[in-house]
Amino acid sequence: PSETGRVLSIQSHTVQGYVGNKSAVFPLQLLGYDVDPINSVQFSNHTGYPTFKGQVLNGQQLWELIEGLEANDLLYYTHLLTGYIGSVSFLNTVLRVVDKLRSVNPKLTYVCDPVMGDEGKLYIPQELVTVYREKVVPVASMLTPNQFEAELLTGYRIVSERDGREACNKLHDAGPSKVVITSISINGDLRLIGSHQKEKVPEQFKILIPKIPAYFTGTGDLMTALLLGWSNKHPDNLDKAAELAVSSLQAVLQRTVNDYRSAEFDPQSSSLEIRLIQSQDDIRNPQVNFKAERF
Ligand code: ATP
Ligand code: PXL
Repeated sequence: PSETGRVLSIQSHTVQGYVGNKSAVFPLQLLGYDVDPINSVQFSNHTGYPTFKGQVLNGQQLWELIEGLEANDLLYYTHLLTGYIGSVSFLNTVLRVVDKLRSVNPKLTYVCDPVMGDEGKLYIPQELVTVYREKVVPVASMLTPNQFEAELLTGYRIVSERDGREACNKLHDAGPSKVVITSISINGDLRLIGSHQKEKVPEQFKILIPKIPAYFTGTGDLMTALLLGWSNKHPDNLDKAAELAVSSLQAVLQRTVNDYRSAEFDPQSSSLEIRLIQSQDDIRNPQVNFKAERF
């Protein structure tokens, strides 16, 4: 059936907590997708905790898994999803994976979250920025940068909605027909800017998101997974897909802060693990409380 698909998701795995694949696989399954996860790392917990332990997959090991799938004719995917990638060799191998999957399914949709940093801080090696800009963006179908990542990829400063829309235009020119800047912070609140280039002039919209006074981890990964899930079900309505994704995500975050509050935990003191499993109804069937406004 055309409204679902088979997703290869190359992301982090944490034993405890919800980032990377732990944050993306369950929601996509709830939305009806077959999801095949490749764990780019296996860590005890996310890196925001005081310490972490674990293993990192290298580019060659990633390629071995692809070869194993290929040898059994198991490389047909409708979607490739990637998130945080920590090294140039791994990112270059991901580029080979894109080519390989497109040789099997030329219509493969590559949804790329170009995870590089946030709030002016880079959490990957500098050389990766160039690889994302020059090689990854051109082959991505949908891109979901945050404000800082959109700035790194375009060279623009983004402080207004207008800047965000121009950054989307520049990214469209480089490759992806769908771009969602997942949040721009303006006067303390957040807005998502979405842009879908169909023919000439991109259709652009915004969604206002009141900022919840807490820090979460894994929200970007969940957001990109939800955008993949819903934009595939509404291929010509990126605004509708984004409304559904934002509404689900905000329900998850609201439940998360409420639960931590009732546990008498200060939500501003450290990053909160999202209440993903408890929010399954909000993922399967979101109530659309956040509306997109067309520009
Ligand atoms: P990336 O994975 O690309 O690095 P990110 O995690 O930095 O992205 P953000 O744009 O910061 O992504 O957040 C993703 C989504 O999470 C936003 O669209 C927003 O809806 C939601 N979000 C995150 N933190 C908050 C918050 N404190 N209050 C309200 N919404 C939030
Ligand atoms: O996108 C979040 C993320 C992904 N992978 C690992 C992380 C984090 C956030 O802390 O630690 C390993």
